Amino acid sequence: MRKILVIGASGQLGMALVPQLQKKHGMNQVISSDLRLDSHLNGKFERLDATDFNQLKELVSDFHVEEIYHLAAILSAKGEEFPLKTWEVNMKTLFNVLEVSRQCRIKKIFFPSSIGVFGMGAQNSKAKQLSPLHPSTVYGMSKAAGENWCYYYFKKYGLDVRSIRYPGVIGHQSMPGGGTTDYAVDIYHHAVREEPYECFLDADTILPMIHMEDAIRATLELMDTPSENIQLRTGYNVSGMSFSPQQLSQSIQKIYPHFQINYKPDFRQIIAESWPKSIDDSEARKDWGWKPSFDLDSMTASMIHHLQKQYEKEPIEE
Ligand code: NAD
Ligand code: AKB
Repeated sequence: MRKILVIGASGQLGMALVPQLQKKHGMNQVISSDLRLDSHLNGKFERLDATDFNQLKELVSDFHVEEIYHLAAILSAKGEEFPLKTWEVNMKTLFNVLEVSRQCRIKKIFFPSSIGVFGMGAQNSKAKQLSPLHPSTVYGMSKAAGENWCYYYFKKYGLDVRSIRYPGVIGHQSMPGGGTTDYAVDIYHHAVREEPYECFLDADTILPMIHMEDAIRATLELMDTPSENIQLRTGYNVSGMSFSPQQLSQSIQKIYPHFQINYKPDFRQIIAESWPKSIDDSEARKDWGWKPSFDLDSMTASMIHHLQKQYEKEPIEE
């Protein structure tokens, strides 16, 4: 029975990943940690600032941790408001995780990367696994550098680090924490509350996205893959779907015909324009059998079903 540590557990992904890990490995096997406790998080929780090496090492030793999911980071939009702090937090937490893992012989580590690693030159074609990485944000720079550090620790020390370049992740479990793709979660909350939505991206800005259920399944499938099948120790491209705010609002209007959206692009438009519109995930499909299961309309049905329950409304069929 392995002990699993989730760092950044109170965030958007953590709130969906922790229950799945608890279901899979047992409630007492999973230790959630974060700077702050989200009251909806169940099970063991330890307050942790992952920039503090000693605190992290003590936690890993005390709980005999064997596997780490390192989710803590500052995301793309918030990162542009605090560039130096973002570099410091994103890199220092990763260095601490890698170095503690090496010293404490952690068996497996998960590091989430992002489509934010792509930038200049990647906009007009499907971003391939080995497309050049010229990120335009500090967040993207930290993820691209982070991927290379993961590869370095694998090559030099044999550390079993695995990584996915997530597209924008869309889930009902919690609100997102400062990304450029956050509009695609917020819009569903407005639709279910029957309020109009003001979008911070232009109507036709297409971005790669993925339903939370697919993102969590991808993570667990990658972590279950035998080590010898994993040919890439940077970050695997993973694709779900691609759509623009206008296409998303049209999908919502199939359920809420009166839903209204208007567009008021802000600084996040420039970040979105630096990212690719779609992702080629053939390496993930080949190496560990990745296949998404949600398209735009099935994701809309699922999001609206769950949010209607949250807002205590009669839910539609999923
Ligand atoms: P989030 O912002 O919702 O959550 C991050 C969590 O990390 C927060 O709860 C925060 O309190 C915690 N944290 C920050 N600094 C910390 C520190 N020093 N020590 C401990 N905890 C700290 O982010 P998320 O959406 O859950 O993303 C999780 C990971 O997945 C991130 O690495 C992110 O870059 C990556 N990712 C997310 C998306 C997405 O669409 N959500 C897409 C691509 C990649
Ligand atoms: C963000 O918008 O910053 C994240 C991401 C795609 O990495 N959702």
